[in-house]
Amino acid sequence: MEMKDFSLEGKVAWVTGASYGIGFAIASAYATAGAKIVFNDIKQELVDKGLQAYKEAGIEAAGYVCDVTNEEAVEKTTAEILEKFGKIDILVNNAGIIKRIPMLEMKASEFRQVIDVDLNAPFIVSKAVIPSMIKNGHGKIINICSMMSELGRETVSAYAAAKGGLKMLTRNIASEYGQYNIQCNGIGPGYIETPQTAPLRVPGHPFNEFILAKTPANRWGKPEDLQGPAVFLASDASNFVNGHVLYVDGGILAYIGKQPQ
Ligand code: NAP
Ligand code: GCO
Repeated sequence: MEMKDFSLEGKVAWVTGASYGIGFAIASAYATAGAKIVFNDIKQELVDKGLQAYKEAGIEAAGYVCDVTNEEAVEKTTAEILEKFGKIDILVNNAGIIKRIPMLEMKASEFRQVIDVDLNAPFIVSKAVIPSMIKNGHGKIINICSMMSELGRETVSAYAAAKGGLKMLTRNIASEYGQYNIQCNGIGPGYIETPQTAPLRVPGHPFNEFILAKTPANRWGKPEDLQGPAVFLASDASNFVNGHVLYVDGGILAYIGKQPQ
């Protein structure tokens, strides 16, 4: 093994929903490792916000307005990216939403919306990108899973169903396309400080205290904690890792939780 195996020099990486949050952190790490960065978001104003953030970080990124649940839009964006860059070496299915509603109060339409973004969209985007990866003889797909790929909790039935399904979609893409030198793996972040979890991190909020007690590291994760694992799974150093979900959770899944003092 050589350290260049961890390099992304000359690679083209598409990170969905990466104007900010975990996607932005992963894309930034990929740029540091040498990749060209492509990202998308639903609205032009968010793409513009993302482009400004990348520019301030010294990263030249290409941004596209694309709703990942819209198959036609995804096919069009994929064609534009391939036209501009000639290839997509790395795809990170990061875009995601959550609705925290007790199941009995959740409308079916709300359940479907979460499934659409968090599970159907990774299928749609992967389906659009895989043919070019087959043609190129290699590819890396990384699906952003969750603690909820393994665990349930009150109010997140749709999200857990989606992220559990995303774990199995990851394994199935690995199974179906590993023969073409495509590796499909997941990253399962623990509880990370992003806008998505901001409502849970209010100091003194019972959930905030709960997560600190459930995390051996006794802290919330930061998007930066995901950067090294994401680079590893996007690099040649992981070419024989396939269908795996790498949990980056500070030990939550291994820990029964701190006993009340
Ligand atoms: P976030 O701050 O809410 O960012 C999500 C991103 O996805 C936003 O840029 C959002 O754009 C975009 N997005 C949502 N729906 C989209 C669509 N239909 N098309 C295109 N882009 C869309 O979330 P995050 O915390 O960074 O999470 C990123 C991923 O990590 C998600 O899949 C999430 O489930 C997962 N995750 C998060 C945590 C955590 O603790 N934060 C832990 C485990 C897993 P808009 O602003 O336009 O909505
Ligand atoms: C929640 C949180 C979690 C995190 C993440 C944990 O409400 O429980 O939002 O779901 O977002 O998915 O891995």
